[in-house]
Amino acid sequence: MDYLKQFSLEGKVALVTGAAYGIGFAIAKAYAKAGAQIAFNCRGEKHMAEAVEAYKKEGIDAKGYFCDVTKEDEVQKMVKDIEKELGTVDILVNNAGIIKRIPMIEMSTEEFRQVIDIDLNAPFIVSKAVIPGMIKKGHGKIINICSMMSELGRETVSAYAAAKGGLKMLTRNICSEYGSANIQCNGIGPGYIATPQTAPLRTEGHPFNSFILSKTPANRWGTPEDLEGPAIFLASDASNFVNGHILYVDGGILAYIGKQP
Ligand code: NAP
Ligand code: GCO
Repeated sequence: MDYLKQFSLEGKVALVTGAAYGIGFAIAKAYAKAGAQIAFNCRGEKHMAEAVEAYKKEGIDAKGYFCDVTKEDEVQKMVKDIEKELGTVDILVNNAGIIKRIPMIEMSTEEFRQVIDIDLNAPFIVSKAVIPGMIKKGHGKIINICSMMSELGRETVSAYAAAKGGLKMLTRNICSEYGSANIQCNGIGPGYIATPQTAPLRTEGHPFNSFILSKTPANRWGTPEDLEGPAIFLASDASNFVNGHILYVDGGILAYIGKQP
């Protein structure tokens, strides 16, 4: 048996939300290299143009769709367009997400709701849009991008932790409800990854920088490329009996009490 074949995504259509840059872009790039046809979305013209250029530079013919994942009508239209232009979505990565770092009692309800809307409600909306096609096709892979905050809290990220904790349980519930339709729904829990989202924490001399290094056995920030292999595994036939699992790709943070000062 050609063992590597089980990791191939040849002939598959993958939708990666929020994949104009950051973690989503890295995962979409890896999927393309593994053989998948890529569909991605973002909200702004500028990011879209830059993303299409960036994919082209990698030799990837990715199809970009303007879509705010919190808007159900836009999501439904995007999925229908993908199904028309590329085919049924075989692999969905719910990657689009934001964070607001505000002490809870200073955070407005509107700000809290906005984070929940993008980080938790949107994965529900997009999954609901693609699952019928997966059921019809007889298989599907859904990968939700969770977080250390699916397991841990910290100051100023109440909305984000609530959303990512909820996303962990949404992952397990999709597994429970649609596993019999041969849909595997798993999560990836990245540790601290160097992307625009964490750029404010990585500025020169920022105390958080040394803090994270002291909490990470690998003693480094992760890179989006660290997520490529785990993401391919969860999107491929190699994980057909893995379901409802959150795969933490964190350099060991969750296993480690932290370096003695
Ligand atoms: P990022 O660099 O800020 O990228 C976020 C992406 O989400 C952007 O492409 C953004 O596109 C898109 N997005 C945000 N809101 C959207 C909406 N309403 N509709 C459509 N697209 C939307 O973040 P990242 O670090 O790559 O993180 C990606 C995912 O990984 C997030 O879910 C994040 O919570 C999670 N994560 C990140 C880390 C980390 O350390 N970086 C660790 C664990 C988990 P626009 O240009 O339209 O804003
Ligand atoms: C923060 C960071 C984290 C990372 C990630 C960790 O402010 O604590 O942004 O939340 O984004 O989610 O897994």
